[in-house]
Amino acid sequence: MTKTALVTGATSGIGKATAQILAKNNYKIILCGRREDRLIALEKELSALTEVHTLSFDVRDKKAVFESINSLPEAFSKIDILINNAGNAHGLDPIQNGDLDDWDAMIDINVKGLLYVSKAIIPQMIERKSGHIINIGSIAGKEVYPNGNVYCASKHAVDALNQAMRMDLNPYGIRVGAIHPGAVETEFSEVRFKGDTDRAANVYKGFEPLHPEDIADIIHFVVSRPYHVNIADLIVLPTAQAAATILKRD
Ligand code: NDP
Ligand code: 8X3
Repeated sequence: MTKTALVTGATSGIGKATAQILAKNNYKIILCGRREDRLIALEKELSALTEVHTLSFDVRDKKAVFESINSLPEAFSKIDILINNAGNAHGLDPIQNGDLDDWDAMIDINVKGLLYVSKAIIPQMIERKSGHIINIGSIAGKEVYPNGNVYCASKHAVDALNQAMRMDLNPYGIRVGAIHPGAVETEFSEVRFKGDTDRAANVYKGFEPLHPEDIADIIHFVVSRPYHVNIADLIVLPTAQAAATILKRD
């Protein structure tokens, strides 16, 4: 039977590539993000392949999260797969220079936003005793690096929540797993450096980073395993990257 996947952060990068690969493989898709123009363009592209619905909301706004998910039409209301991908880094400063708004953004989006979306969807999975949740963590959730402070903390929280969800949802047959990428070339660094495209491009200079499609491909692999297989925790790095800050550049 056709499965329905809800992808947060589907307007760009890993989320967009994931929606594309799942659509090609006949999953019904719910695209989420704030930028409506991008949601509409992607809906148009993917509608040639599968059934698509869009939800525009900010994951920080808990009322909007619940209203949006509760507003899903019947054909999309049963969510089999939740991909908690929306997130970003804001700034890269030593803790003593950290910007409070950046800290709020990272904790509110990467941690609280992930929790709100999960809370809105988990009850129906519990009721059906089935479902699959994939949390996008980061190498920053497995290691800490200089100036990464609050972003690393937010992704360590995702790692903890991934483990906790797997335990709490185990009685209900719900699969929970995380994928922790290293450097993936997306809009991530442009957001982190607040639109400084030169600084963002430098992050990926001198080595081949992961492409969003690499992670999307793995997400497709994870969700297409037989029911008795749960890929619980996966670190994926570019070959040139040995650890968060160890990169072999040309
Ligand atoms: P992008 O910046 O390309 O994409 C981020 C996505 O998150 C966008 O679709 C954006 O949509 C969405 N998003 C951001 N803030 C909000 C919000 N407040 N409400 C709703 N949606 C939001 O980055 P990536 O694709 O790289 O990032 C995806 C995930 O992967 C993140 O969780 C990131 O931390 C993680 N990651 C990225 C790595 C990398 O090197 N790129 C490595 C490891 C992990 P919109 O702006 O339209 O709302
Ligand atoms: C994104 C990768 O190394 O910039 O999560 O934290 S890193």
